[in-house]
Amino acid sequence: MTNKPIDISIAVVIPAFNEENAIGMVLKDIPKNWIDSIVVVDNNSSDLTKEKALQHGAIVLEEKYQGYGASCLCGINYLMNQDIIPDIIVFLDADYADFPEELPNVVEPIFTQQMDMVIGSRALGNRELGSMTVPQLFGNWLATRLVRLFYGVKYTDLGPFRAITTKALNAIQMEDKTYGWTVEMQVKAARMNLKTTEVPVNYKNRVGVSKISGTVKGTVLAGYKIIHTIFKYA
Ligand SMILES: Nc1nc2c(ncn2[C@@H]2O[C@H](COP(=O)(O)OP(=O)(O)O)[C@@H](O)[C@H]2O)c(=O)[nH]1
Ligand SMILES: [Mg+2]
Repeated sequence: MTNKPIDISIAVVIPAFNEENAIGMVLKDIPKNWIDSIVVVDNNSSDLTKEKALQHGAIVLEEKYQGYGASCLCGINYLMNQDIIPDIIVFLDADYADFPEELPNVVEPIFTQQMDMVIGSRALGNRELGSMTVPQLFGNWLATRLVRLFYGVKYTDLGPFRAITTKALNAIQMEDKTYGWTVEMQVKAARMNLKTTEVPVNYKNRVGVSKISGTVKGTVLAGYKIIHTIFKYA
């Protein structure tokens, strides 16, 4: 598939916190023939993230509540209140660790296999050395094992690069405002028996400094929140 079906509308939501050196490259590499709008949600950045995103033609929203999930929710709310509501929402990080040009691979199973949600799995793709920390790799392994045990669905990653239909997203009713965001979506999709699949995505060292997995505080808080979320909905 070289182009998306013309009657389908796709939006991209990018939560961003101090990513002035990365956001422009992320936006540049998104295949424009596949998407209808790009929403960057700036979360109190103290650098030029907002300006860079605007320069590259993105819609920029500002979320004051500090948190990855809060920013994603802000982007969703915006899109759901437009005249033309997208059929599919793609989530992508602002740090240029993902390969935005792989977006077609991530959305395609929604058309070709009628999937409700597609996770870009870094475990199935190629990871550049150092792009994921050891605690992050272990945490993802443990979290996906627990999800398998409690919910019976085999995920291999909690990767940020993912696509979901707006219909499924409405059914899921996302709540988490911080690090539990990715796993909440997967756990709820499993609970609701949504049609989900994974595609391999490649992953490289991010541009700039990590705020989550690259810090002890971020790793501990994210790990706790992820495990807590898995138990919460079980
Ligand atoms: N909105 C928002 N985004 C954040 C926050 N912390 C990190 N991010 C974004 O979430 C993505 C992943 O964060 P990152 O620091 O790369 O964490 P890592 O991938 O676990 O190392 C990047 O696009 C960040 O800009 C935050 O507090 N709020
Ligand atoms: Mg990252």
